[in-house]
Amino acid sequence: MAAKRRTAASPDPRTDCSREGLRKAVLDNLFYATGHAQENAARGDWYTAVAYTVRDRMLKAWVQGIERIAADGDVRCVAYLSAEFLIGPQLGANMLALGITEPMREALASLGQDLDAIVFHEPEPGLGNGGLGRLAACFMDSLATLGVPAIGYGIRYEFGMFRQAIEDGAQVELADKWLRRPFPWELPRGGQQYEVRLGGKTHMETAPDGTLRVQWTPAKTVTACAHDIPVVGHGGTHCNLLRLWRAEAVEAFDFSTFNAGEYFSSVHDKIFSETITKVLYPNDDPYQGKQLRLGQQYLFVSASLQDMLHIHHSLGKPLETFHTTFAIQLNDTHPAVAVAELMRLLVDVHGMDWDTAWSVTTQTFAYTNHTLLPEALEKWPLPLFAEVLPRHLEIVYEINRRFLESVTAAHPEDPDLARRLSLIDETSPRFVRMAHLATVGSKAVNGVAALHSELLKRDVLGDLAAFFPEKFTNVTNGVTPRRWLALCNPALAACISNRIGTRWQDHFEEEIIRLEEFADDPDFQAQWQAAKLTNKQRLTHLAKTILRVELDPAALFDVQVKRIHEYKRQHLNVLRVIALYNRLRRNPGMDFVPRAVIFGGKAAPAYYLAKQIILLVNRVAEVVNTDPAVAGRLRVAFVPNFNVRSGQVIYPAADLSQQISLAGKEASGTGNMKFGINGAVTIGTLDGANVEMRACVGEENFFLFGLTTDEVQAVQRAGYSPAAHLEGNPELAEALDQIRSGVFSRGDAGCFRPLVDNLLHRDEYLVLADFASYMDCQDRAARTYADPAAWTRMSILNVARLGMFSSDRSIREYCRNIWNVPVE
Ligand code: GP0
Repeated sequence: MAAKRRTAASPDPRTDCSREGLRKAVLDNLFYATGHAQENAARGDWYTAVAYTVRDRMLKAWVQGIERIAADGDVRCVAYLSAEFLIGPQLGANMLALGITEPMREALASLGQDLDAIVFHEPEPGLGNGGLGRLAACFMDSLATLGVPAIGYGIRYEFGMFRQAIEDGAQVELADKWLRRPFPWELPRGGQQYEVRLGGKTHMETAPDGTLRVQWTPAKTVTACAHDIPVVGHGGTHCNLLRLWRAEAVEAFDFSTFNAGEYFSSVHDKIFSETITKVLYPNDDPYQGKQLRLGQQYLFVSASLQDMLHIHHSLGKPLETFHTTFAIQLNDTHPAVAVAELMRLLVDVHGMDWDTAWSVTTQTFAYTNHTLLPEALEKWPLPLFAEVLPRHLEIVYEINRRFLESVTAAHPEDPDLARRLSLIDETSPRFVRMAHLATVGSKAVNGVAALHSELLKRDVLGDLAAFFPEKFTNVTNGVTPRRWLALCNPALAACISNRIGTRWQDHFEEEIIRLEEFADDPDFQAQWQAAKLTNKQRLTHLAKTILRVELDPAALFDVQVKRIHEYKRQHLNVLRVIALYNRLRRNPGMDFVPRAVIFGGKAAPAYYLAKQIILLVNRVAEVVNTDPAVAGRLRVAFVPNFNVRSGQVIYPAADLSQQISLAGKEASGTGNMKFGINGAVTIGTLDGANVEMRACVGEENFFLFGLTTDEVQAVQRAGYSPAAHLEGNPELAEALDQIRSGVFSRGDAGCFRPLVDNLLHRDEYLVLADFASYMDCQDRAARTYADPAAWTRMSILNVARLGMFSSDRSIREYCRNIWNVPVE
């Protein structure tokens, strides 16, 4: 009792979440962590002080979370292996999870500081390219919210995704120095360091017990050092771990060379080691077969598996039960070398027999595929693989020998099957097929949307699916409603909570449907519209300050933000803008629903056509935005450096979400879900998760256009000729002609030649074939928008009916169907 009274009288200054307690703690951290008095503190210092204050309040749950993983061998821990975790800014999300946003806002106000400005100041850890890395971050949020013990294992890139600047309309890449100031959310873990070997040779050796074992003499050894970031679940009670690896030289200096006067080469070696985790490869779907990339993949995989074996060992459990301690998910094939590495650790290092090791391995792993583009499937040239991972190549060969033996035994009638299923692509040059390795080594393989999983089984991994039908399954992607609604859209969140309470934040599917009954309620509609207007004003302000483009918040905000790819068809969108522009020019007095067309997204630095598309958007904007005939009714803006932070401003402001990839190309899409739960209506094709979204919201609440997957395949089989689509479509012909003749390149007729020629002669993604249907659909959308009550009803119903696209639902499915982990 006495102790209790004492706590009540003087709460722990590190955990006190009252307004006064937070105020004191911020001042304390400002002084002791940044070394600044209040009067001299800059915004960055305030940020650091607030971040430490929030972090202190997470540490108890954080330490408990780690203890739970390290002490409770009965609950299987999920290990999510991903080369990318696009976690985004942390401060706002962590305050939301702890429920301290409002007291912190008040505490700071009493110190003359604005919380929103401080939150906006945080540099974003851009440790991912796009959808795949962001999905991993949403999944970590859901795992923590659902109280499932999990560790996300990845790479701590010193330079994350490049910062995109637009100079004279073109993309310029700048280095992302997100670690310029110390990142307050990570704790370097001196105790968690592992040696990772690279290159060299193998030979046989007789072990002390007389058995033969393979010895690997590496050319290099580097140290992987753990940096932990807490992932706190909604409510703040459960905390998981993101463990990111940084490469370091084993010895900072090789003293023997140093003493011999070779100072330069000894430092050089250190630099080589640290290069491994220096920079994120900025390619989205199409992979790049670079040696350093394989080194990155192997470094984080090997360190993560050593770490898991260490945890498993410390639980006192026998090695044969490793799969009862961990369920390892391979996020795409980037970590697929883990299959060979676990075999190596079990067989070569721990002396387990091959069959037992293989049984443990195949009960441990599961693999998620994220693409239907054949050129995006990772395959490593054999010589490169052999040079970096000589022992792993031998292991891959042995896995393959046994696997193909079983293939031939099961299907003697199909002698070609072994060639198609082999882990080795025998064309010259020869390759290791990472998707095959991941599939053979896993218990389950899943696609990320219903259509995607079907097409995987039918086409991309068809032979493997026929051989292992029981392995293949689907888990449709989802996004976290915490970051992607509660945090990024306070206006709409308040509007929703006023009607149905706040339980939707962690029971989204169950609760959000309750909005349905208010879809036609005039009061609710008015509040809904007011929230949307607030968000459009916020984006208008952003566009004005960074782009000097004037948007009209009353216009239809029509948005396409995502990586720039031909298959995602931003150029289809631009052609449509040009056609609208021509209509307005020709007939300035026409009835026209004002539109703000907003683009954003990065192009891979070496992807020439994607960069042409960015330039084209900016050139079209230049012409359209300044033409008096348009009179502001059509505005085009390209928001530079699209990332998590700007996404949090853009998604909530959208009326219309552009999801216009060619059917059969987008695995799932996740931006489509973020737009949808923020009240945007989708215009889209039957691709990826659009199909399921449309089924949920109802076809009358979705603007559908374009060829279906089967129609696309039929067109391509019959021999597609893009130019044929110009004949019946003068608007399309005119738009292409204008691009070609220099109307949008200040008279330079050659400027967009590669892009136009590609569309006229190849058009792999059927832009011209879908144009007419897209234009019609856009007209329908504009007509509907002109009726605010009808549009608002659609918007409300979209949010209400998209409950299943919460990543909480995805994670529950992984737990039940793949990981066999209990979940509430
Ligand atoms: C897929 F193969 N995706 C890849 C890749 O290398 N990078 C990547 O971001 C994306 C898909 O394109 C997606 O359709 C999908 O939803 C996402 O992975 C997560 O599954 C884009 O949203």
